[in-house]
Amino acid sequence: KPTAHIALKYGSITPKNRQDKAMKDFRAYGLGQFIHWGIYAIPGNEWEGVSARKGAAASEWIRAWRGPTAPKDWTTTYDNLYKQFNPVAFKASKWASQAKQMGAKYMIFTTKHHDGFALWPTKYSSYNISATPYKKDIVKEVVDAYTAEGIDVFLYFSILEWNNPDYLNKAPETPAEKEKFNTFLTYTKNQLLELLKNYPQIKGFWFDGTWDKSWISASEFTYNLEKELREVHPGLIIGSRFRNDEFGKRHFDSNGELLGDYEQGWERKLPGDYTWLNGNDWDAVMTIPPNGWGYMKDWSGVYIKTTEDILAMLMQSVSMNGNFVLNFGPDGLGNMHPGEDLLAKEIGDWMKTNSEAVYGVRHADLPETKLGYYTEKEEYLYLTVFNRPINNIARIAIPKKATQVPVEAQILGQVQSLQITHADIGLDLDKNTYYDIKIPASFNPSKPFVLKIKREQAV
Ligand code: JFZ
Repeated sequence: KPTAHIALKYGSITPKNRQDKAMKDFRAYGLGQFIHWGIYAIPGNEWEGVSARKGAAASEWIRAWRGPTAPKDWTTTYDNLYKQFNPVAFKASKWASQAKQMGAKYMIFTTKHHDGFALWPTKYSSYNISATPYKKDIVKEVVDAYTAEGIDVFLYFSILEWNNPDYLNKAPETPAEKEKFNTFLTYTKNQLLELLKNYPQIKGFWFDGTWDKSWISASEFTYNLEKELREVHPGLIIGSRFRNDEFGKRHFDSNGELLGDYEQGWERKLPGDYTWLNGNDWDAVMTIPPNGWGYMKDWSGVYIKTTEDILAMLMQSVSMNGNFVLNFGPDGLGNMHPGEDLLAKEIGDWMKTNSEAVYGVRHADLPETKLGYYTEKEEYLYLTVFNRPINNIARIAIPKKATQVPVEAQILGQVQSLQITHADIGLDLDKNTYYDIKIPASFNPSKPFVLKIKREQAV
């Protein structure tokens, strides 16, 4: 942590915890959906039926990772996959209604990944959807369909492009390099302004591919670009992965202030402790396989997260004031993977009963419990129970100095009210006192359940 405040030219622009409607909505989302879709969906992590990488495979990286059975000229083969891109089964409304039933309140869609292929008919590159047999504007279809379902849309955008001759992965030095990279910067700016113009309903950008020295060296340009995007689109939400300050500091500037509106570093990982977050807004994005964002044909031989795994990550995230975003990678025809369909269905079934503990909730300032995760909303405390006690008594620790105490409890989806006993076990030096909630022995759900606990002023 820096001690003295540095005068930064290209530091953080927006205040911590923006209080406008867009950011208030963001804070209340709870659950989101990510979709990685592009021409990498065609190979689906395989050349000739053999995985390019097992285990930590990320199929959208197949062009870079090559693999044992890749064709000799694999980059050319890959770059030409667009000529086969014809997702006849794609129906944006079908994806959107699935996301809706799953309980997603926002979604993030890949407009352009590291391969540089644009899923919208951009004027600034011919390497885009209009050159495929499919032809139609996929970004528009997705934005319209999700917006119609009441799901807010964010656009994923990779700055880095593997096959763009103007792109550079090191800081430009020679005049020729500088000129080329400036062309690239202008192109990037044009595409972003184009996306805002074409899809004015979007709520924000989810940036990626911003780690190369070239982009890092362009702090003046990226600072001005962030300003311009915000001017053109008031309320726009940008994460901390967009740009860095003039000292190359990413995510947080040299004064420790978040760059952008929410912390975007939680990718396939979750904060272990609430204090790490320092009160910043954040979201976590998560794959279902270990590390596959794009379509992966073969899910065998790797651990596939279960519905319970996902629900635990969701509740861990929202209990720490973050959103949890689950990634889907549709195949080259536009179908979700069957494993994704199953998870979406099971999460949605769970959310139908329990979403009250997910949407619009905040971190509850209570001692952590091994039973599960707390969230809170108004006078209610929610405890999502993942570990049911053997004696069916959920014991809740409440600080002795707390002004609010539990008075009523019920299980979400159940009508009966549960008995609460004050168990003042009377240990000296213990800062807490305890409340015991009796879980009916006859209640045996197959999934985690939520205790909804009403609190009142302590007397
Ligand atoms: C990036 C991409 O490379 C990947 O294909 C996928 O789109 C994912 C959502 O984002 O991967 C990253 C980016 C940043 C980190 C890790 C993986 N990071 O900051 O730890």
